[in-house]
Amino acid sequence: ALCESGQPDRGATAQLVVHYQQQVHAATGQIGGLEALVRWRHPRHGLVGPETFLAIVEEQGLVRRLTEHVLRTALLDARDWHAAGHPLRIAVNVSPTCLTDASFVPMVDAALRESGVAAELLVVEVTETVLMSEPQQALATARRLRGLGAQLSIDDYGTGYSSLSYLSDLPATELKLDRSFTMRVLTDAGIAAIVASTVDLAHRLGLRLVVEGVEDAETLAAVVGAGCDETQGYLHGRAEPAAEVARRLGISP
Ligand code: G
Ligand code: G
Ligand code: MN
Ligand code: NA
Repeated sequence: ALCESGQPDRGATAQLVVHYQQQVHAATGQIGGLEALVRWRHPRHGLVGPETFLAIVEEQGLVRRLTEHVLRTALLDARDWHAAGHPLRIAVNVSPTCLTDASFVPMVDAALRESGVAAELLVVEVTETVLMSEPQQALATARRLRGLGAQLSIDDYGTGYSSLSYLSDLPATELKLDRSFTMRVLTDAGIAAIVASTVDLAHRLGLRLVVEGVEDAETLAAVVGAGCDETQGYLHGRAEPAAEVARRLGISP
């Protein structure tokens, strides 16, 4: 279906759109970065979220093309924001298979060069579960990515089973605390303790700690009080088209 236009190369990605969700500095309330989140603009079903089609994309062997499309789109949009005086980080999620694909890091390198975006402003998000399924290959890929200058974020942190020794070996720059913790931080003292100690762990390892899934002001106050660096969630805004981001940043069209 993603390829139904009959133009293999353009058709496969023509219906994909990339939206961006802001990540907000705890200290200043300013936007620090944007996470690219892919959607499928289906001719009949409207905007479809990735949880509905990513598995099919994987099955069809189209992950590399999806990743490349999202990465190139996100970097080209980021270039516009940077050119307008907003040097924001741009975060892109990558699928499990990317970490074991030898062509992945060269593709990131090519996309960075194409856009001219500083590698330091690209954050590659990988879920903790994925890292643990192929720990040695993931480590090698992570080191190559860092070799380009790009940042590495461990997404959905706290839900997988990464050992702390693996975490200290991994050249990550950011932990994203899974939103299942965020949802319970106000009502569960044990969860609040985990949030506070994860912030401490991240900082001792020299990592930025981003809390995701912040939906209300009380939760924001709790996680900022726990010392997190940035927050992301519906309280600040949902993922939105690049034009909306530009408007929010005060960039005239
Ligand atoms: O935006 P949304 O909540 O619908 O995203 C659901 C899941 O899909 C999240 O776990 C997110 O990481 C993942 N996702 C969103 N965009 C991409 C993408 O471009 N590539 C990959 N591999 N995963 C994505
Ligand atoms: O796994 P990852 O962090 O990449 O997932 C991002 C997903 O989380 C996106 O699908 C996005 O729509 C969703 N999301 C973003 N903010 C919130 C929030 O405040 N609450 C909930 N429930 N989901 C959120
Ligand atoms: Mn993510
Ligand atoms: Na996540």
